[in-house]
Amino acid sequence: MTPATISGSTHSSPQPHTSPVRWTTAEVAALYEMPFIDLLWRAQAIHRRHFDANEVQRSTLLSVKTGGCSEDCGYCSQSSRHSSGMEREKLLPLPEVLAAAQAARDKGATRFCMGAAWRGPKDRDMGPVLDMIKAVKGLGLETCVTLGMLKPGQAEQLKEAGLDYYNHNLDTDAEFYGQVITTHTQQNRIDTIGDVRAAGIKVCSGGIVGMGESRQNRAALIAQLANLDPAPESVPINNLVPIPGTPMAAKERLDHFEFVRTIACARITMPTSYVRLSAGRESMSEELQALCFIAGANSIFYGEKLLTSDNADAERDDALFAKLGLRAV
Ligand code: SAM
Ligand code: DTB
Ligand code: SF4
Repeated sequence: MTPATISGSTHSSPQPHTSPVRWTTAEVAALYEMPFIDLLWRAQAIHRRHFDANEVQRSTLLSVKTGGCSEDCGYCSQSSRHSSGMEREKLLPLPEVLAAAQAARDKGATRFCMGAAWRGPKDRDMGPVLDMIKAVKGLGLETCVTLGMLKPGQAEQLKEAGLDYYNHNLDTDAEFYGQVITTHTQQNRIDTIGDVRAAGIKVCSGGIVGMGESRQNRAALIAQLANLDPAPESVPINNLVPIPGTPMAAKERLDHFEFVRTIACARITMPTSYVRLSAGRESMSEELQALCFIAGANSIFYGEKLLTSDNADAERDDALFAKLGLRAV
């Protein structure tokens, strides 16, 4: 197993198996401290060097195995340890998955992301998941799965089936992690990201903000992501969707400008990655979303649902893209 490179602390700390730290937490914290307009200007200038600033990639999500998860992630509706009322369901049959992927493609999504509420896939789960990947790939869509932590050999099986991206978020920085999740460690997730990389699959990894973490924690998360070697190709930034019955349900909502700053910091530190304006968009105004695009977000989840919660309406997204002159790619 090749451990992924990770760091978020200082230039001088020893980094076994790593290349030099590209971003320290202090440097990212200094970005957060910039005047808002200067920060957005810098992020937008960097964005334009690497991307067409009017293009946004669209992925559609489907929960292929919902609820009953053994893990205790404090934000998640699907943990069996919280009382969100979510029922444990079986793995969806292939025809149902294929129909959803076809509908997503017809609506204009270019990537189809299948999520499972597992700590990680069991050996017996792999066959049906591999069939899903092959079938979705056969429709001409890019494929992404998010299945939890992988055991040795599983990433290679996914690669062989034609998987393009594996989503596995760091979620929050190393320091705050234990206040959100106790059933696994952030290092476990870093190890899976390393396995995914070693198998030649592209990495989708980001985090959640709005869980009561400090700005320092947010800066450390961004530094950790940016210091992965290489940085993830896709970086979802989720704003907490408060789910009744979870420990995070009553957290104070994150200030909107702080959310935009987080997008800008991701863009500046990971200039060639797609930064996805992910969960939480349903409750965002058009103006706030536009600020996120100016800050360098260039990917969204498209379609009425995320995994278990509502997403922004596709029709509303189409109207917003038309108003802003954004092109879906
Ligand atoms: N079980 C797998 C895992 O943990 O990687 C895959 C599914 S999990 C639901 C995927 C990601 O969704 C989490 O890592 C988290 O970042 C995000 N997520 C889950 N619940 C959320 C919520 N209520 N608000 C915002 N993001 C959420
Ligand atoms: C990611 O970073 N966000 C998506 C996707 N990757 C799998 C999931 C968001 C889930 C939001 C809460 C829900 O729908 O349950
Ligand atoms: Fe399970 Fe993933 Fe939810 Fe954590 S985030 S409880 S691992 S489904």
